[in-house]
Amino acid sequence: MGAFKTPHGGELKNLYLSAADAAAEKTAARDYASWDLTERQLCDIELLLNGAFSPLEGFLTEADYRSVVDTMRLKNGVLWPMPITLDVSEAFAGTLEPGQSVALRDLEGVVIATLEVGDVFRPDKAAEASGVYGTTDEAHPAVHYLNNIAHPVYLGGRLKGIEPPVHYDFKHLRDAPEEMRALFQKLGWRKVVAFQTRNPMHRAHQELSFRAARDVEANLLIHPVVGMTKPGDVDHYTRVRCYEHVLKHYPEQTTMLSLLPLAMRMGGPREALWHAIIRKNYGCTHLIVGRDHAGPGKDSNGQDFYGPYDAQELLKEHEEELDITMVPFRMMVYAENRAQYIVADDAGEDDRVLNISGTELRRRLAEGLDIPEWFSFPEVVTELRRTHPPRHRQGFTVFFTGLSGSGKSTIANALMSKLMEVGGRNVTLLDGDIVRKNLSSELGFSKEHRDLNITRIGYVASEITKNGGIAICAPIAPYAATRRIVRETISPVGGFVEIHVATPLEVCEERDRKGLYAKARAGIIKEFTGISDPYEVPGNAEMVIDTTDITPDLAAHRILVKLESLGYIR
Ligand code: PPS
Repeated sequence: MGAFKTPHGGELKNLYLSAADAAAEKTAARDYASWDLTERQLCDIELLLNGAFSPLEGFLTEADYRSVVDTMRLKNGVLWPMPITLDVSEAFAGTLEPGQSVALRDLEGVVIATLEVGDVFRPDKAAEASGVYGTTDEAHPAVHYLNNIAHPVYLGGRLKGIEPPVHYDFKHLRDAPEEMRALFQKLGWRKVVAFQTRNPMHRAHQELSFRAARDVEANLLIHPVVGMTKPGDVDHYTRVRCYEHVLKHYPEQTTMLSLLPLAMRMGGPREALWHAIIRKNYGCTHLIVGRDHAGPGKDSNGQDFYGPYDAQELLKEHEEELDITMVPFRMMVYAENRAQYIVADDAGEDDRVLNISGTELRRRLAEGLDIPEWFSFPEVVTELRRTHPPRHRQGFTVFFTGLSGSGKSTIANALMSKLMEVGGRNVTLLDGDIVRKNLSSELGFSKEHRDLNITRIGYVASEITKNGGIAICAPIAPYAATRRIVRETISPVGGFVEIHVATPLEVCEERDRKGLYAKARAGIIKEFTGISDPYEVPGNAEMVIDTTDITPDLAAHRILVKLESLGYIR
């Protein structure tokens, strides 16, 4: 195998045009139909263009796509397990003819490549899901993506690369396959084991990756995915800072770190094969594959999608054909009595074995509890604590919802004063009336306008929360689906506490502080919540308060106690 041969025996495909041709194509592309690449497509196109997906020369045509879904092979028989497709909208596809060229642009409108349209086809998504992922269950992130996010029509065809997608972060750690191979050659690294990861690395990972490399007498490439991983994963900025710390713990000159802008599908066994092909293209000779490699989590019935060793077995079957060796990842545990890591299978009856699960680690971070040195390097823990502070140092949103006159604004004001008395964070009140005077002054009370109003409130609250402040929102927010979107926007960046102010309609109407209920009954005000417009009662609020018989002061006090019990204040 020559230095630049791919596992398929061909040359590494670099799809970029020469500088002169790229300039000419860029000018020509002004007249082409134009498609704005999605985040996933941007990841795919980067690896298509730089040869990481060799031998592909573009997005799969229908014949190759069907063949990959059904047989894991391209039409010409080459092993390729993952459909790399360009999904576009019906409307856009309707304007295209085979043979035409399309300009593919990044989020800022820069032309990354042009596509010579080979064919325009409508995939059978259920067949794709079952064929590739072995399931149609939307609990699988890739099936959810396929059914709910991917567009309905695919374009196949060859790519002409104009310029690589730009990255402003960690430039010193980004290498194309050709660069990586040249570096290995320069350093005399003849055998290289790749370690794939989408999680922060702790001592056990350092131990197992180092041992794997030592066992096969190879150098080690830590090759983490920084494109798209599983929703809920630690962001790549934090992870890369952690990897940089871990790197210092390997013997000098043995190990290298480089980032892979891959969009993972969490496709288990097929994904393991795909990872191996990619690593081979980067010049690696071995790939470490663990238990449940690229696992998607549990299905809707709480069962694993794949067997724990399916990925290892499938790769083992094909490693010769791919000319890359699978190194099974051995589970490491800390033996307290020996003060060292050992392979879990080697633990004897007398060994006091310690382990901290991912869930336990997240709990300890959220509560600011001790994370022992035997588990992780102190510099890594410090990095994780910087981006995952304990709850009492995170921002949070208190989101009131309830009928007009239920007492939302009054309690919100009382709560704001109490939180300011506690101090430590800035507090912003996004009261229904205030928002409608400022942010949403042009909106009325149709469903569409109410949803827009709540989405805006959610966006502002998420920014406040992300930056460590407290947002108190007090709109009616009558629709459950919109409240869910707000919760999902805010939860990844801090706390979200929903409070249903459940004062009954009769009480609100009797109070009628603004005289609006009387007008609504008289038909002077249309679409009035509770009278002539719906209010969907929350099913999963963190707290329910009825203000019929309690003062705003007491209600606010109860909320404060709740926030304390959740760990947001102390
Ligand atoms: S929503 O549905 O969440 O967008 O409503 P919100 O922004 O909270 O605005 C509610 C306040 O607007 C006044 N108002 C109405 N409410 C409900 N329905 C209709 N048709 C309506 N027209 C005006 C009312 O004073 C609400 O204030 P609160 O503080 O809730 O009483």
